[in-house]
Amino acid sequence: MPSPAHDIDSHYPLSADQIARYRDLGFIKLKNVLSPEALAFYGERITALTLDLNPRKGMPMEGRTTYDKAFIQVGNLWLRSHRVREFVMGKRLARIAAELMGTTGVRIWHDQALYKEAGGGFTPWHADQFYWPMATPHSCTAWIPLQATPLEMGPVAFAARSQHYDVGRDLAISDESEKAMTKALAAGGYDVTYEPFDLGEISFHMGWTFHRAQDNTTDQPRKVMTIIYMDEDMRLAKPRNNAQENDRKAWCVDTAIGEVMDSPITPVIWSSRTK
Ligand SMILES: O=C(O)CCC(=O)C(=O)O
Repeated sequence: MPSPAHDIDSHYPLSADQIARYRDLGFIKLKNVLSPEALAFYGERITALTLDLNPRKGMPMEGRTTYDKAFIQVGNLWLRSHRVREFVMGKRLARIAAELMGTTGVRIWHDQALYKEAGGGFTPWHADQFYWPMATPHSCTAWIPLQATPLEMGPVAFAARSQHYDVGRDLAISDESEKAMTKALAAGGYDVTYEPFDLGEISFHMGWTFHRAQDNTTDQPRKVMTIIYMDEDMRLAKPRNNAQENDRKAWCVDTAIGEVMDSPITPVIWSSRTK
């Protein structure tokens, strides 16, 4: 049955100032990007799948590692559900990512639900591109809360301009990255502002922008879907750590180092070349 019409494809116009801010700060928060109805419709399926596939099901919070307390993480939901696929293949967010990065178009790298459970812990400082075997910095994550997200729920927060900071880029998300980057970002004078998200507000951040989140002190889960985009011309870099090698095998096993990361599970979602 076709989904009821929710606008996830039309153009969301960005001002020159918004694009300049993203490129300067390494992230941007945009209001009213998706309607509450669209978030509810697609969010229902995303939540059902996330809870069903929850790798931490039945695991008490006490005794978990910092990482396991931070969120339930389930990836590539778009490959499991027609409805989620429709959402993740939406052109509105993809075009925003391309225009912010200044690329001709974007492919999906993957999606990921990040549900911070009621009482869930903080997300340690980290930069995503540590994990990805990409030849350039042109990746961009859309962080899509499925409810209004007050400070008490632990919305994502960014260290402004840290996309240029080459300290800590070899750190996986961990107690160590939290400790080292808290110190290093303070020493480097990077500003961090914790801000709530309205319903429909979505942030976009660069792959090398350092970010973290406070714990969720409410009795409700912080339900968030993320979509990770990359330049449609992104080339595969030689993996620099085990995580990158695992990602290469999972997503680009038939791609040679130096080739465009064009695989059946990294399709182009939006391109100005094919408009
Ligand atoms: O949702 C969080 O707590 C962290 C988000 C994050 O790490 C990401 O979207 O890359």
